[in-house]
Amino acid sequence: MPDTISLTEMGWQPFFQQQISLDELDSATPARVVEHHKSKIEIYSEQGRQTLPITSSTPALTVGDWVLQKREDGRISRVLERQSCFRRKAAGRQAIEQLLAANVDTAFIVCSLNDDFNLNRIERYLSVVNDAGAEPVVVLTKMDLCAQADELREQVQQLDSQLCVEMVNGKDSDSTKALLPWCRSGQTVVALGSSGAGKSTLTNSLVGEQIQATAEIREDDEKGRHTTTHRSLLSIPGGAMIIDTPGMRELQLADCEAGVSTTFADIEELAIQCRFSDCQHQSEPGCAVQAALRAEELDQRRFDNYGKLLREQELNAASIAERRAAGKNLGKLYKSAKEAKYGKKV
Ligand SMILES: Nc1nc2c(ncn2[C@@H]2O[C@H](COP(=O)(O)OP(=O)(O)OP(=O)(O)O)[C@@H](O)[C@H]2O)c(=O)[nH]1
Ligand SMILES: [Mg+2]
Ligand SMILES: [Zn+2]
Repeated sequence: MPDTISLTEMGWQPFFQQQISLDELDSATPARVVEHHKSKIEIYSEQGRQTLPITSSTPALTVGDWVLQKREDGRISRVLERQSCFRRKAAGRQAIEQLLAANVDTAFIVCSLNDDFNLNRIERYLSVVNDAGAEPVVVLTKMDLCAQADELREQVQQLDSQLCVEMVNGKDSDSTKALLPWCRSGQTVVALGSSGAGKSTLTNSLVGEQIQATAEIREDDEKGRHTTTHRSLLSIPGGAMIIDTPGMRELQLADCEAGVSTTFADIEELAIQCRFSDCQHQSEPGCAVQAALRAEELDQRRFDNYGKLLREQELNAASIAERRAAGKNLGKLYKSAKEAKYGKKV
């Protein structure tokens, strides 16, 4: 990150400005979260880069967040409302929601044209990006290694004729110029995708520097599988801010029904024509979705994935809500136990 960079270049927009009063600006300065670790965060403001420890009073933050930092003691006074926010169910069995990135204009859904190519996975990422309120761009990498690149690109385009799909050789900065329209100054971009898809390689080509480590895809080993281990917000000289993320082994959806609907708008439009308004599109008479499947106007794969993602986000959302409610009840229980013990309100 360069030493001097203006708020606007960092991605500051009127949406954030409107949230602050002039009084507040007297005592606090805006800063952006550029890295988020277990016990510390790094923020960037017009004063430069700073590391702050995460304490019990630090609000829940993610990379890309805009915060207000008190001039007096350097503490974060509040997080500004997010313009967009990426979330998933955290990996593993616990029902916890994890914030992935905030205040992003465009998401590059990075997918390589070799082993990693998978339409179901692209639809999964599209659901999250559409739900977050960012513009998705599917970036197909390793075109230099793939003989049927055009054919695969066409398969992605067929998911949605309006979708932006670009093919690149991520190692070649001439090739990644195709992405510059989304990388204008003041914009924020996030690179999402599986491990080894080429997110860091692409980031380096856009930033024009080997700033992020990259590596051949490893089998699971004791060092883990990801080359990039934490999310970082980097600056493209004269252009956008870009967030490089660690590859995700599983992007479990949580509470993103609207995102799934947008991603599968074609199926939802067909569903409107079904005879019954509560049609499950299985064996009901007059089902327009089944008719489209029979006529091969709709892919069985796509229809199955739609159902799977809808169910998954609903199930995960329910278990996250349940866990939250249980946490609250437990809190109440502790409080009333303390009150009983000390005989007063605590
Ligand atoms: N030939 C070729 N190799 C590429 C391309 N993009 C990435 N690679 C290679 O693929 C490997 C993985 O790339 P990375 O950029 O480290 O992948 P990543 O998505 O950042 O992976 P994680 O950080 O683990 O999530 C590296 O060896 C890169 O050199 C490309 O377009 N063409
Ligand atoms: Mg990486
Ligand atoms: Zn139907």
